Amino acid sequence: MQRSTTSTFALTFAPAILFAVCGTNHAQAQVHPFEAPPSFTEARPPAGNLFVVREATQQTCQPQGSITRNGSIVSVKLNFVRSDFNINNPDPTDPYQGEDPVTLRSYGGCKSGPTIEVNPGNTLRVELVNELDANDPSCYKNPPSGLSMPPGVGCFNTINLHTHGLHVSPAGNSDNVLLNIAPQTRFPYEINIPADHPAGTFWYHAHRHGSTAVQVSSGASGMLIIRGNRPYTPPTPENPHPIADIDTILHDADGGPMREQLFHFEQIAYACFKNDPSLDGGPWQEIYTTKGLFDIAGLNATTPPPAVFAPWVCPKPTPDNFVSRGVIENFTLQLDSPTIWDSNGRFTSVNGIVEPTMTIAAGEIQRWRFLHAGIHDTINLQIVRASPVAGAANLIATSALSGNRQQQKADLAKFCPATPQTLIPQFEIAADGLTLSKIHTLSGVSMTSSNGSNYLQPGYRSDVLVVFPEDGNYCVLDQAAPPQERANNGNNGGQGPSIPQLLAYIHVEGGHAVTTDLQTYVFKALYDRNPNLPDDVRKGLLTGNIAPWAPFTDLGPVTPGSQQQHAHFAINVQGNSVLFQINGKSYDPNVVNVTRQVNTTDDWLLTADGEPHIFHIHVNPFEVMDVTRLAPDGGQESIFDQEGLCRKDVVPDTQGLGNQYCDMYHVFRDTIFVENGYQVHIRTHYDRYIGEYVIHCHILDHEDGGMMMNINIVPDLHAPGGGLGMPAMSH
Ligand SMILES: [Cu+2]
Repeated sequence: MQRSTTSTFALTFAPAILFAVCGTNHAQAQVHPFEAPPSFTEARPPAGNLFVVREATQQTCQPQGSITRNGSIVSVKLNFVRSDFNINNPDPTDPYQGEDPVTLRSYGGCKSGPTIEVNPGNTLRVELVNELDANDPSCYKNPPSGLSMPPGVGCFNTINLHTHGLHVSPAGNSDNVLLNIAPQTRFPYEINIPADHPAGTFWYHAHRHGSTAVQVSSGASGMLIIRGNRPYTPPTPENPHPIADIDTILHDADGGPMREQLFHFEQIAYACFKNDPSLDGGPWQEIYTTKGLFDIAGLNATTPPPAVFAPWVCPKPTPDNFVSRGVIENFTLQLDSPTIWDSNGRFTSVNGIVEPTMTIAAGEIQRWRFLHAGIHDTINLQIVRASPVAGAANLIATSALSGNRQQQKADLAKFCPATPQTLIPQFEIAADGLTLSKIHTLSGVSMTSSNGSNYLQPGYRSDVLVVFPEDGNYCVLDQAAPPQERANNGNNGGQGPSIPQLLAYIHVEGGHAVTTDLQTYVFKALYDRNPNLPDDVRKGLLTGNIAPWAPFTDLGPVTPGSQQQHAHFAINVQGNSVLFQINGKSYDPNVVNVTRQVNTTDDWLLTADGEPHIFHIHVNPFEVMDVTRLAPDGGQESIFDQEGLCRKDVVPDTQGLGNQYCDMYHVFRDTIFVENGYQVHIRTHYDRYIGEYVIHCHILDHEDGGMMMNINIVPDLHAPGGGLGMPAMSH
């Protein structure tokens, strides 16, 4: 199955150069070719390394660190650094003419962390090297007043590593987010990925409580892909559900591995500060905006409406005017406001690039792996056919799209209109890395219809198959979810304006036009390209049945005697304090909030007050059993009908509050949106691993603020000390 990793690169990416803008017309944005996230250089795919199918793409940033493979041992050196680079800014009024200089913290020193690829059964050894400055004002007992941090937030130079979605031990030096890796120290993680681990799209990110939001929103995350080559084998009485990997049935038209693209979405909220050395109280106090300086007084101002909620800018420094590079150093000003991402003008980037252009051939089916690594705002992903722009091969290289994110809204509606005629379906094969039982066709009939979009909340992953029917240009849009369906909070959902954004631009050229229905085309291709499967299994592909490759189908009943667990998210006000809480408690690292027994199964009820939050649990995925909401009779009613589809009388297309749950009936995930006004019912099995780990809101500034709790999995709930032996060995 191995195939050259470079042969098609030139063909695939070179045409983008043709669109580059000549001259310096500031009304037009530069075209940036799509790049994969950075990766470490490996001399050659080592023997036993599976399915290396992504082409080497041009890589403008070489990450600091290394990867070596020795049998099943994968050794990664990962340097956590604060480094200088540029982020492209399509706003033509940008003083830096499209390349804002930034200084940000990340794994490896690039705009996103290096992609790490492993196989089931690998031991992943990560030597995490914290090169950040030991002199960390955000970690002082009395930080400079300009930083104005809520309790518990700070120590932005202290780090750790979380392998999000992996089913591995949470203890010791494995996926243990309770560790603090101090600046100028290093730490050896050893993560044993079991041989029966599902293949899929996972990720790693910073998770040290108090600095998580600052670091992740700076780009401290990367893709962690598990590739599997376990082929379909028929079930037997001894092995009723054999492990098989979806990777083994995704072929291109020539029988080689299907080409894939990684989309690492980030929402990097960098700002340029007026770093006047004469300022009392530290440097990170005043942000440059289009309407003057934004500071804590402005944030707290109520009347008149703060003009400071204006797009941020990075003026060029002059001898009389101190301007910092773009940084994320002030938690309160940059992250801790429900509308700040709406107003700051920053763009969601793809692998560190804003609005990149990709070129692919018509009729080619690709696997796209989406990762929402932002911390705040919902991405409502749609793919639409762009309206032709006279004489232009690329919308970006014209003045058709102009201005900052807010100003591009009208242009997008005009040039990337989402209508039943223009929407391109996405065929979702995996959610949160886990292969689905059935391919979900996100057919995009309308913006709010139950299967119209691919809602990505912070922390989510989605793997989709895509195909473009004919030559032309296409927009990958964040269609800006209706306020009720957004994580960027406020009463009853979002309170900021809905601002669509172009995420990526797709130029389709060559190949073969598809004249049939795209779903039929994709399902038929899966069928045609897998002639060696047993007939009945192969025929299932014609209807999108991929259950033989799904790692989980049904958790079965809860353990007798288990009690339903509850996670209730709310922001509570107590006196002058705003408290981010689960079940009425802010995070206390010294308290175990929930103790459960290994190898048992519980039901959990997830609810949110006032505004939505995002539930994430480490180590074990969960099964979505039901989603309910208040019925007219005062009880709860399911949004699903008997087939697991959304009930139109409960979730109508036109209103759509619960639309994003419509494809989740009995789906396995590790992260889920908890819409206020809804109840999310999940079931989870504490499989195999004991130890202490966390449950938290994946709006990461909420997590830092206290919306997290500890769960401890013990050998035996009824034994002294939970079965952990000597009392002193328990927590
Ligand atoms: Cu939250």
